[in-house]
Amino acid sequence: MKRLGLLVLLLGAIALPTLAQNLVVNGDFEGGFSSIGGETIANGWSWWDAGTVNPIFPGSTHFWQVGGVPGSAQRIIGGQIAGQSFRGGIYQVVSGTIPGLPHTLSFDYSVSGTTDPNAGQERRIGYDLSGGTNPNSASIVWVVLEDATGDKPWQHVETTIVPTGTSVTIWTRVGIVWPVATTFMDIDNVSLVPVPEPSGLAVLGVGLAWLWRRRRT
Ligand SMILES: [Ca+2]
Repeated sequence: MKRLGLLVLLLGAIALPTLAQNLVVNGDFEGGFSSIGGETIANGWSWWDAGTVNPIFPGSTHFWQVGGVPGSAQRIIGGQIAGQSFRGGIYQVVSGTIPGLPHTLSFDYSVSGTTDPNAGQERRIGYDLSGGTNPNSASIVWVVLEDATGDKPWQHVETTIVPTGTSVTIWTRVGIVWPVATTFMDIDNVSLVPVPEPSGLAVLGVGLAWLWRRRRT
């Protein structure tokens, strides 16, 4: 019984991360969109809009539902629509992260916009380990920085992050100060999944070897 108990304990230690699912709600944007103040925002996601960032070109951020890879995706427009300047994006406070355990953050995105570095264009995707809701927080780490790289078709990004708490905020930021060109970013397939802990698997291996040896003696 003691050995069975140990085995159950060892299996339990790796079962949680092994069976873990995507923690992001509606990360593939197939869970529907809602119309909020004339803008179309994916369900499960919040939005922020800093409004006009250049008084010469008053404007606000726009949000659309567009084609994704596959299905639907969220488009964030922070560029020239009748010569507007603005800054905004969508974000989600993702709960259920396991502190200290590596998590795989992955997503797809595409961008369109100017290559002029003087346009004040911002096209970014990142995360905040503090789980905060401030789009200007210094604790946001930008994984994608496409501020002056022009047009790009769909790109896949995968990186490993280690949460320090039980929530992580996924951020997008799209904007422009001088509306010299259309600026937008599409995002799809956002995923945050705990990685099975290698040390946990090693412990299981050692435990099974110990059990095997015990059975044979
Ligand atoms: Ca999709």
